[in-house]
Amino acid sequence: MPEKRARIEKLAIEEGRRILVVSDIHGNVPYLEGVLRKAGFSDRDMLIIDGDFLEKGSESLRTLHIVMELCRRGNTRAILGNCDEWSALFEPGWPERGDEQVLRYMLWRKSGLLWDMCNACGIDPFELEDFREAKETLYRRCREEFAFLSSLPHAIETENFIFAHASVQPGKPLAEHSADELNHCDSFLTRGWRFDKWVIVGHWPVVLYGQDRVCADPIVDREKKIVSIDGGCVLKDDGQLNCLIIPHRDSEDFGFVAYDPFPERIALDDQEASAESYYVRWGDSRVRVLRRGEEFSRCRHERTGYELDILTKYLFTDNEVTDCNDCTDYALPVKAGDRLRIVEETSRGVFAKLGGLSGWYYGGLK
Ligand SMILES: [Mn+2]
Repeated sequence: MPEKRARIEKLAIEEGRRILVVSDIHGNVPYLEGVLRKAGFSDRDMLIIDGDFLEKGSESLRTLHIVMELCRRGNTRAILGNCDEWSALFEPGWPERGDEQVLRYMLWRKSGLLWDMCNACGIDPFELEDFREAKETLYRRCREEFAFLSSLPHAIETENFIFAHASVQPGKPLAEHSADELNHCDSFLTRGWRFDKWVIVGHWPVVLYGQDRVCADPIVDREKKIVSIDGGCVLKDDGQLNCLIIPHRDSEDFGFVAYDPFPERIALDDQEASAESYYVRWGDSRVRVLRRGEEFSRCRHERTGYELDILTKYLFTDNEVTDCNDCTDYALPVKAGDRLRIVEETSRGVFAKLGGLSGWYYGGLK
């Protein structure tokens, strides 16, 4: 496809309004509702949905309808992320092979916007030989949804902030960016780029910036003027949906709330944080299984040689060398009375969250 010029929206935010920013909802309605409730979102706020509200989770179409309704009310703006670009299906220049790839993707994921739309239109994706059979029906029946998506900008610029899903190129005028440049960028924070105006992005789960620890809270880099907010909602088992809170349009006093559904328990004992730990993460998760156990397996991370116990159910295959779910052996720094949110209960202790930080706790719980 020819490189697509980005759509940029200039937005004047009224004085006194809070600016709330949520990204990477990925079709997870309970997390979206949960985080807006925790933020106390109301008509007096401006809500920015910073891309990737669709795909990967189980309710893309429902999420789209909620986002459309929020935008209709007037105090919400949504940005198109790389996972939301579905209106391109009907644009000139859509490649022949694109339809074939879409069908394959849909049958592999068994979720996502087109999957949900097919189901809503009474089309069984498994009966399709060719996605083009469904395309006309979807276009006709879901015209409003596609029109909404194709109206969304790839970035929003205000007096003090640029909201883009993944990235902004330093030194390049925003209006000259392609959609891809704003939508696709791995590890934006570690590129050494700095900006004059604050750039607020999602896309790259912030946990991936951690070395030994897993923390899903937003990262505010004051020197680079970047705020990265993707808490790994849907993508990580212990992920959360973050809502960045900017008190008003001229403030740099960033706060946030986060939502995840894990049950809360009170710690009864103090525990010191591990002196040494490692975080095995997506993209670098190849481990060698040294001893396979029923609940835990002793493993060695292939690239670094680091040894740790991993929940056996987190290993993707029965092979001696395998990829695994994100995991860590980090023990949380806990004080008696701390509120922990329990992700996994095991015979050894719990894998839990303390704020946005994930790790193990071996003490008593109430
Ligand atoms: Mn993304």
